[in-house]
Amino acid sequence: MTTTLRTDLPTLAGTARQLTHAGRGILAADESIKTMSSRLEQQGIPASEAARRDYRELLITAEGLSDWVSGVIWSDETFGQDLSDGRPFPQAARELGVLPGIKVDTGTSKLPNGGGALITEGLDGLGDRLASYADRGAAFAKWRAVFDVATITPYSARANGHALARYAALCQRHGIVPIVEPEVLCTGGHDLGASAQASSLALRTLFDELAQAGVDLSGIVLKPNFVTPGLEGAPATAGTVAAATFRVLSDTVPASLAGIAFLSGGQSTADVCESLRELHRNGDRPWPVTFSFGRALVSDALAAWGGDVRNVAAAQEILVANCRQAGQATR
Ligand code: 5MM
Repeated sequence: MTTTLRTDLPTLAGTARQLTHAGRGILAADESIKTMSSRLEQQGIPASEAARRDYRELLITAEGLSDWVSGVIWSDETFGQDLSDGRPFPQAARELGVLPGIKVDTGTSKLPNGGGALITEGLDGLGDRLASYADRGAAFAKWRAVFDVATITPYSARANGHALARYAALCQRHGIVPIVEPEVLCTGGHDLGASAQASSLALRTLFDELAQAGVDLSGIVLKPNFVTPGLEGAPATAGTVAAATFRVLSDTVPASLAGIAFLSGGQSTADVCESLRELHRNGDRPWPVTFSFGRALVSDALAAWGGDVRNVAAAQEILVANCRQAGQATR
């Protein structure tokens, strides 16, 4: 494939601002085929390409979605599918007022000599894939590095930060805004301090790598975790989570970053929206802050749908209500 480099770099900052502008956020509907299939099966819905497509169509066509959602992330399968009216998903998203995004990492493997830590794969051939996604309307992309509090080391933070930086630099060369996601998982029984330490290491190393790769921070979106105790540990209040998160971000994230869009990490919709609201109350932040939630927005809607066409409207209402809750937390 011939790689055509796009030169419309000035639009990167505008797109990143649009994605993180207060009041709206990003819907992460980019589950891999394996994850999406297992989520469907958990609801008793037979997993198939058609079922995955119908579910993503339900999400993007929900009335009022664009009041609260600025962008949607899909995996490669959805990005290449058509709605039942024949429109390709990326075209339909733009016509519905939502920017289309594409997950371009290809998953994780064990980092060699990494003591159990993971490395995210997908750099091979990435330039050609980005050129194709850009031609098909992608406004932004996503790459997720995954860290566990128990196994993160300076080496695993460096290896994943380096991959994220190479991905981000390539995206910008193709006129696509990169979402960089260094997720410290909240599974486990660790305390808030352990999450803060792991998140600081991941973020400090990431921004060092982004600087070395010459990535323009005004044209990227950071997708971090909230700094929380592990889901199996003693819970902290939203105020405590917001204060700890703000401290870590203030210490590690340059003020020139375009914006931040948090992941939900398996927390409930109410809890994660409350943390977002508290963070907004914190006042002086140099960057816009919004959401890029997956499960916290869609889990209720998927359960309400259950694969039955008669439940589509009710499921869409539930989805938009969750998006409204998240959007209002940023206003
Ligand atoms: C929607 O899930 C995304 C892809 O997961 P897999 O590749 O493992 O199937 C995931 O990257 C997601 O975008 C982020 O983790 C944020 O989602 P949550 O549910 O944590 O808000």
